Amino acid sequence: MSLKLFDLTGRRALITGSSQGIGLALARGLAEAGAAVVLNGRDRAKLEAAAARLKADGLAVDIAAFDVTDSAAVDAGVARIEAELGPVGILCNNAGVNLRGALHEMPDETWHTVIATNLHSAFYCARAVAKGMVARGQGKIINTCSVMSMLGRATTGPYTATKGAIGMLTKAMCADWAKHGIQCNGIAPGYFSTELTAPLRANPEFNDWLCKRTPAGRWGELPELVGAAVFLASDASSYVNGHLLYVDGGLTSVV
Ligand code: GCO
Ligand code: CA
Repeated sequence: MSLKLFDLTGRRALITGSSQGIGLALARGLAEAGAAVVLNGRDRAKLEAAAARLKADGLAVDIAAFDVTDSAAVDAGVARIEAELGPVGILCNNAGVNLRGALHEMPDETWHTVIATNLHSAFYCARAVAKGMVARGQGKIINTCSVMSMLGRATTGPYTATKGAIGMLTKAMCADWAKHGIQCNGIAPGYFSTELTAPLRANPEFNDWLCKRTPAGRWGELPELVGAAVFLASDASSYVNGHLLYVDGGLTSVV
């Protein structure tokens, strides 16, 4: 077995929601494994700043600013990438937001924003890249799931619903596309130190609970997600399909 199995040289990865947090960590990891990465988000300035950091480390990176909740913008954005840069062989559906609150007090707007950002986006982006992947008979789709794909936590209703849904959408993608040489899998992070979880880490009570609840006894650090992403983006996982790979310090394995 050679490490060549994990080599992404010559492949292009589009990572949605990658101007910060998990998305930027995934982009960096795939780029360090040889991929040419395309960062995506709505805020061009944030994307350019993130891209500059990767470029400073000699990594191959481009940006594509479009709103993943807008179906037409996604089709146009992916078409532009494939016309100007080349085929997207790896898609990371990572765009996500967590707007917390008690369900009985939650406005429609909050619910719809989370569902659109976390779930509609994954369908729109996968549909846009799958056309080329089916034609080429190969492709990799990696959906950012979560321990909330399996567990609920108070005040995270819409986020949890979308993470459960994207876990099953991963299996539905496998059902439609495995025969076309496309592997669709999920990475399900536990609690990682990111901008999205900063409010939780700042809460001593939550922090203590999380460290006790997680067998590893600590928050995950973003570089610890990269190995799973490189594995699922590479030939090393050519017979892995519809699988959710939990990277959670053991959280979903014990009570
Ligand atoms: C929360 C957290 C979680 C994490 C992550 C865990 O409020 O419980 O935000 O949802 O973001 O999804 O994997
Ligand atoms: Ca964004």
